Amino acid sequence: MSNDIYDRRNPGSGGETHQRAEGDTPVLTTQQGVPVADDQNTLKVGPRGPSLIEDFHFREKLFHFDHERIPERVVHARGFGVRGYFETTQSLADVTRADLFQRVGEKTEVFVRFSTVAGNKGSFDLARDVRGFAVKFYTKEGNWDLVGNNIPVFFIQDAIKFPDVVHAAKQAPDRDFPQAQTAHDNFWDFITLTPESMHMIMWTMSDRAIPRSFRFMEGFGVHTFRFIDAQGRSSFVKFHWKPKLGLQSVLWNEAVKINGADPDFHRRDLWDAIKLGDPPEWELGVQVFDDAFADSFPFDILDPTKLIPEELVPIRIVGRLVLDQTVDNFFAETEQVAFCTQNVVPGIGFTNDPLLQGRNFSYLDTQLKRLGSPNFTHIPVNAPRCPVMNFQQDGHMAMRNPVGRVNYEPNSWGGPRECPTRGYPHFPAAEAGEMRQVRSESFADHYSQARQFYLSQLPVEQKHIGDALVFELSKCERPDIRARMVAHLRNIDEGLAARVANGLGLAAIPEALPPARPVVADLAPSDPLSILKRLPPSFRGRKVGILIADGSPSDLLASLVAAIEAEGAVYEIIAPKVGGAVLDDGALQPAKQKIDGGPSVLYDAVAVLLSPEGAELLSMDKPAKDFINDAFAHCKVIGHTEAALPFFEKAGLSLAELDEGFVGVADGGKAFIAACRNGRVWARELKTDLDAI
Ligand code: HDE
Repeated sequence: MSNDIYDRRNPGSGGETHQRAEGDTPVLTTQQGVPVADDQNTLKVGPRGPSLIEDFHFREKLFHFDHERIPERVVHARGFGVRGYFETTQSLADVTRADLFQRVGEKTEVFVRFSTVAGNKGSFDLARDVRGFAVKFYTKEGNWDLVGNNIPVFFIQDAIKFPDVVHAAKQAPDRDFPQAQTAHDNFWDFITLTPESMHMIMWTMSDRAIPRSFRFMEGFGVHTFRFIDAQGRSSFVKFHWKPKLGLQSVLWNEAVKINGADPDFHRRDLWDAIKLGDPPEWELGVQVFDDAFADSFPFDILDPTKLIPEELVPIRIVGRLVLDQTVDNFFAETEQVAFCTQNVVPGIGFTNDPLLQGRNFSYLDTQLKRLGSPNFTHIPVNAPRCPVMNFQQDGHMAMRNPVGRVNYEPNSWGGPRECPTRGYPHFPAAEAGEMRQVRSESFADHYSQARQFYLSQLPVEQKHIGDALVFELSKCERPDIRARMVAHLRNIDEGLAARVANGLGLAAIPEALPPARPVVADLAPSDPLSILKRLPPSFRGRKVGILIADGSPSDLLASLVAAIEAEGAVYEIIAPKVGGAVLDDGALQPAKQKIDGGPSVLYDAVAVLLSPEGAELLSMDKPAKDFINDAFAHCKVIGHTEAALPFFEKAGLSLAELDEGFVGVADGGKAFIAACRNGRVWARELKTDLDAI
């Protein structure tokens, strides 16, 4: 073990000489620093016991182990955190005094935690779910947390319904399942009784809820926030993260299989990208608007189930986020990081969105439960990088203990004082009204934007939404819940309602549910709501699975690898044995995966580089046949040698029907990479999926 590793994990160890065994090896000690002689056997009376409680090392070791866990987050339990920086690329001084947005080129350290929402900490990455996208900016004027999701709207309008939506989505209290999925009665029961959720449901049934990885997702602050400029003037703002690699998702059938093949698919992807030196980047965009726009907008800007289409308020790109460092210790950083919507800096403020107001209460409360002390701000991942000066003191695990006599203010000894000019300015919004438990009428249109979202999708994306609804509702045992959802869908799109009713085998299409408010006339489709309409013409950041066997052509493999790398993509070699295959030049090519450990669902595209003998051998291998059949069914581009064709045929693919997604690699992979840039071969889905017929 190197000193570096030892010292980093044990900051208290000074490396004193009596704590060193021979050479470089440090001596194992107790938490009290006492050197340990035997870490293999407890202290016993005689070789067969009994064990003695006098063994303080054993007792302390077990005691500490027993207390390793802290409560997992009540939502967003499964997360993955990384570090990086935010760089301002355009000054926002015209609309906010927020220090981090003043100077072009300025870099601000960040910590980002991505997460799923419903699954427990040990669930899998590719659940159909919303993804959390929480960013902590360590600015010079304190920490700002933008605690967002990868979907720009939410299920509910008022925070009082949050425990209900979360209870309904998570496992049922009597049986503790189903986990990490919404395909069950309780969820759809709540949703169909809560029409305000319909817009969000369109998003969660779309491919947005099964992203290819964190690197290919957008992020949204969801609520309307405030910007406050140096003169105290306020405007409204919505925050957007745009991935530089573009958006990409997987297919549902693929997601199901990925969860089995690699439950850590998303976290591994981000870890690998950073370790391989290809850190993901996002642009930060803001939609800034004023009261006049808010008044003219047909929906309420305080309603978190509504978005503002980019066509109405264009997105201004003001910075970039680069995530280039993995954490040193998952627990210390990813588990202990504590986000809070109320962590804002001068220049950023709140609005009366009732969901945001509720969140502002909830996050501090939950951190106290999870981290056990108000001193969680002393934990390095939560500590501001700017000076912290106040008279708060003591409490469990206090690590930052001021010295000196004074602990109150005002005082005559000196110390920090408030500063009206530099301090956080709450926007002096004029508020008035009767105290009542009401929902504003302006929140009452629940279908128009749901319809707009659906109509903005390409046909294949609409098909996926229909398929997802059929899948989820088919898992509901109560037919009345299934039918109630179809009754809602009629208010969104009749075609969708009919498709889902048919998929569910409903005898008749139920009456549409009466909307709370007449639906606004058709809204114009908005291209940015679709994933596929904005596909970047690049294969950068993607991964190819190259299937080889003994006798595979070494020259083609070398040129294919070069073409993949030139595109900024990566690859993995898959072979019958992980030890590798002997290529036609006699060299042993090691593999990353054995075939059944590296199914094609783990790759964006595949290349089958087989010799005639290899093709014959793999024709007898079920995992190899699954590899190619899944790649075909998931509409992936398939590069291949001529010799691989008999293998395809034996796997069940008809050679007469091979489409433009099958590309020979004799040219060294150029045509293959060109095809990969177009994404999936969606036309194929219509031939391989009964639901499309
Ligand atoms: Fe959260 N949410 N939330 N949420 N949320 C939490 O805080 C809550 C909402 C979001 O990686 C909890 O530390 C309420 C919307 C993310 O650590 C908790 C309401 C959005 C994360 C909580 C919402 C989010 C959380 C659980 C409705 C998108 C993970 C553990 C009023 C804009 C942060 C924790 C991380 C986590 C409450 C709704 C995003 C309980 C009451 C809307 C990304 O405090």
